[in-house]
Amino acid sequence: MRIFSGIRPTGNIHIGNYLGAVKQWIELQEKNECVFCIVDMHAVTTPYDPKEMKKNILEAASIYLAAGVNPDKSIIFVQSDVREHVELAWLLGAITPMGELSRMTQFKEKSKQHKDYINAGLFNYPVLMAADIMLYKTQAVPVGKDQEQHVELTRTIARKFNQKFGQTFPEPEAILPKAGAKIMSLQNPKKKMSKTDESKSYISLFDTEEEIEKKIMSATTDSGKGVIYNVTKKPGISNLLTIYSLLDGRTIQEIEKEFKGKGYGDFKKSLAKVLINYLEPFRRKQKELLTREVYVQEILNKGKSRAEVIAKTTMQEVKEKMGLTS
Ligand code: ATP
Ligand code: LTN
Repeated sequence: MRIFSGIRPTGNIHIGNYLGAVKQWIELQEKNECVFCIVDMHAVTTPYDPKEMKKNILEAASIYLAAGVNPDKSIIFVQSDVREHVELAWLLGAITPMGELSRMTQFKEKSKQHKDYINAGLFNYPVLMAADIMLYKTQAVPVGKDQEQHVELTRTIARKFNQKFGQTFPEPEAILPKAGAKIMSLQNPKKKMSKTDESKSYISLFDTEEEIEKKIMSATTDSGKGVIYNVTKKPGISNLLTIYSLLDGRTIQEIEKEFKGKGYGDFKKSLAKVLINYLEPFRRKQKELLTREVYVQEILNKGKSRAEVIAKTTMQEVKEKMGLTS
């Protein structure tokens, strides 16, 4: 199967990104042909500092590597290095209904979050995402829950293209993890954990031990007592239990049992320890990779060449089918 996924280089990658997306990538790359992209063209649709972009891209690449993406197996590259993404996005824009785009939840949320930055790029974002996916004739897209709607729209666009211009693209499916597809913010467990939110609302893969401890101890919990999973009545504790179980490998019921009769404080202390241990290898590898910028850049250059071969072939076919070749 051909797999494609990407993350915006908009800041610190957190355990939500890892549990929702990257962890699946590592498993999928064993048996599939995987393409993992740093989607910088998507990052310009929300406020950002141009001076920080290069650093964020290299950081994202080293995060992919530190988390276990194997550059000999999978293609790792930067979106803006392969021009065909934008070219295909324009063409797909011509068959994407405005009505569908205006229904997209992420557009609505990001426009609320950045009221003075509502641009056409943000509105068209899902078309570029569809182009990313379709350019590689992708069959499956491992993402978190928030991106499911965009993959669904990609299916619609692929279907429309095939109907209009002849069978060209598979209709890609989103692959969501069974648990962890939507990790919630530590400060507001009704909102998803997001890297553009305040830093105490997420655990970055590279937080120090002290930061992890501080953030977990100050995470919002619920009224009442008892370490019990109940998303409606105890959204804070339920979110922490989900994280605990995914990192520790035990079921939520087993963890509830261990903390029966104990308070939130004991539970949080133990969770902080689990997180510190789990994330230690990431911190170590990331530290090492940050001193090897040339090596990371070489991987991105190689990824660009490998991605371009596929992208150019698809683009040629698309142009022929759409009557755009001379
Ligand atoms: P931003 O704050 O820039 O919007 P983000 O934290 O939402 O960023 P993205 O770059 O949009 O992260 O997402 C990268 C991948 O991580 C996507 O597959 C997305 O579905 C997944 N993801 C993001 N947040 C979560 C979360 N809280 N829980 C599970 N998966 C998530
Ligand atoms: N929109 C995604 C990032 C993204 C993506 C993609 C994910 C852009 N292009 C293609 C999977 C496949 C997000 O996480 N905000």
